[in-house]
Amino acid sequence: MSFKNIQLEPREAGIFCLTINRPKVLNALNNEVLEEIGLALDLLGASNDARVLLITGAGDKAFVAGADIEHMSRLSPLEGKAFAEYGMTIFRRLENLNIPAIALVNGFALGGGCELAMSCDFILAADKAKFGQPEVNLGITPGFGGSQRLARLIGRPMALELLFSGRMMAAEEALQRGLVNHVYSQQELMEQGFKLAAKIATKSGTAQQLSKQLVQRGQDLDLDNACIMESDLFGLSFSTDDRREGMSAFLEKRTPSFA
Ligand code: CO8
Repeated sequence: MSFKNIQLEPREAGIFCLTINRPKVLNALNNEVLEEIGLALDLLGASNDARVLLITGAGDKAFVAGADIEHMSRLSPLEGKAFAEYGMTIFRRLENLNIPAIALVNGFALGGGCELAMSCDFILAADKAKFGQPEVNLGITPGFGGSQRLARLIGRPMALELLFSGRMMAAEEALQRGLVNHVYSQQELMEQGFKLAAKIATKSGTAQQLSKQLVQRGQDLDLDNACIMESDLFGLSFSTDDRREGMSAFLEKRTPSFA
């Protein structure tokens, strides 16, 4: 399938790279971009080959500099609400994608861009990356889940400071605050992203899928119920081909080969 605003490229070993591709407007998100991201997620979710998704931005300046302000400037309150709901639905689907999704933040990740990155399983950043929710400068609130995910990831006081001030956070600070897993030079970011994705792609996909569910759904449960869910899914993992292959490989002293 060909897209206008994004690229979806299969790479080696089941790794797919989704690039938001509107560099002239720093990859800003409008309905068309969101729709294409949704279509790409449908393709990946239905694919037996996809093992890891990497998301990045085209050009050397931005991951995504937010929702498209020109587009938003023409929206009525109800259209604004619909736009926010649409973006949230797409980002929630990304969050629940059945394979690991990693954001490779190569520049500005602002507003909807920061929200897109936070909807991935984790973030790797270039040293010049900048994160923030600058909606306060436009007289609006975050609308694609930023107020919720940022506070969950870096804590309420710092999330509120960023929301109130619109301040951009440099990659190193984002690393210290736990928003980002690793920071690399701009040149190294893609290489390191693919290296980690290639390693992840050799591991059990079913175990990864179950672990993702455990972490995500468990966060909204009390510890007792979260632990019950873990023992349930642990039990379920014993029914899989990957469990047979993983344990046989260990006992036979060989490297497992997962489907
Ligand atoms: N939307 C549309 N166009 C944009 C955006 C954007 N978010 N960001 C940059 N651009 C465009 C600029 O207008 C400019 O276009 P042109 O060349 O035609 O003038 C081009 O990209 C390059 O940008 P700059 O010249 O501004 O580049 P600088 O290096 O000087 O500055 C910045 C880079 C700091 C990133 C600056 O562009 C900026 O501040 N951009 C806006 C950032 C922002 O406010 N983002 C948050 C938007 S709000 C949001 O995302 C809410 C999400 C939820 C929506 C809910 C729905 C209602």
